[in-house]
Amino acid sequence: MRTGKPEDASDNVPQRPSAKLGVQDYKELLNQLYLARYFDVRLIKEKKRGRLKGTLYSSHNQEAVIVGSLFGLQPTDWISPIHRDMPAFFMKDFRSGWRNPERLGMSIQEVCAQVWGRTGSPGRARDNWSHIGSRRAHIVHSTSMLAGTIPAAAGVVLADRLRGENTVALTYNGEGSTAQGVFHEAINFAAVHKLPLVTIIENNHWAYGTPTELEYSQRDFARRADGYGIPGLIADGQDVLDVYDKVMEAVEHARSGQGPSIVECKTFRAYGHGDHDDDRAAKYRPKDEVEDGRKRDPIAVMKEQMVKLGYMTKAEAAMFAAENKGAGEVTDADFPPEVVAYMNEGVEFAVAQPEPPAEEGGMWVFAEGE
Ligand SMILES: Cc1ncc(C[n+]2csc(CCOP(=O)(O)OP(=O)(O)O)c2C)c(N)n1
Ligand SMILES: [Mg+2]
Repeated sequence: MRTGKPEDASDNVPQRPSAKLGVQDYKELLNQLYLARYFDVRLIKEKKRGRLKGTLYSSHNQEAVIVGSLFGLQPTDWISPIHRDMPAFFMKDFRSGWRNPERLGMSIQEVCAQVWGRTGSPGRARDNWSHIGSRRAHIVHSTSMLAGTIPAAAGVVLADRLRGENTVALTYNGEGSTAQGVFHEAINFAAVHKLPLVTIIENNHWAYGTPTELEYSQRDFARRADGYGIPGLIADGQDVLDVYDKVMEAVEHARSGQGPSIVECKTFRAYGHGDHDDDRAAKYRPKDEVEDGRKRDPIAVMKEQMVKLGYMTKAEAAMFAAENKGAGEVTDADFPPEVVAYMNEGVEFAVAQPEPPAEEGGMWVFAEGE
């Protein structure tokens, strides 16, 4: 297996999995990038308007990691997203159709109801964010304990293997969470048992207020793989096709019985850790570092490649200009209408749902009945 180096991002070897993608796939990937971005900015706007409460953890500028990693999965593969990957809950198995009720992902309605803390949501107002999962959709329940879903996902694919099923689990983790003991324990276990587990490290260069140089003594978090004797690949996290290629390589390695891999996706956190941290983050992060980290917007990177290949004209690329804009600058006209319409369906469902009754508070906490 080829071990990714940062310079791999720009090469164009014919055997790249993305070489098999056609113009429709590129258009779909671009639309998914728009949707992930729109989900983010729309929630910020809804909160500013006073229609929404609770902390938001933005994935702005990190959308290519979510979209590119999900695109090559089989419907029955498992994922375990964390706080930074909220769109992954409803984008899983998008290739089966965004509105397909049989799709093995959550619906936009369920995810919006979760964010609004209403009935019709998986968490029923226990919190407003990512602490949800779905056995039906093959989404491992997210926990607040960083890296805590890796052993759970390893157990799930071990069980699937024992049943003769050929699923792969994709776990998402920030680079900061790779310092957790459980990260080491889980990946060591997966390596020893050659489990089909792919661990994505979303290296957005900050773990809350801690910069990477205070998290790890090496530059590339993919090198954590060396300790387990497994492949450690590096993807350009701003390039959805490079993420797709590296994750597909790791997924095929896993599915063929060769064991786990780590894929580090290099990206940059656009805002604060959560929106409660935006003002502080503007002080603890140097301005030029933030400008530098945000200068390659994943939507713009994808458009450039599509124009180069003749998959869209420059005029078409300019039509929906969501890239390089913050939530305050962007409007609905900067997004394709189908993207806005899809999110509208989720928001309208959520705001029309009642809050769950207070008596539900003890539900799922204590065993009930016999
Ligand atoms: C075991 C544990 N320690 C601390 C926290 C509090 N916490 C939540 S997110 C976070 C930062 C995570 O950084 P990183 O893993 O790089 O992910 P990012 O937020 O940058 O996507 C911290 C410290 C936690 N949830 N779990
Ligand atoms: Mg981080």
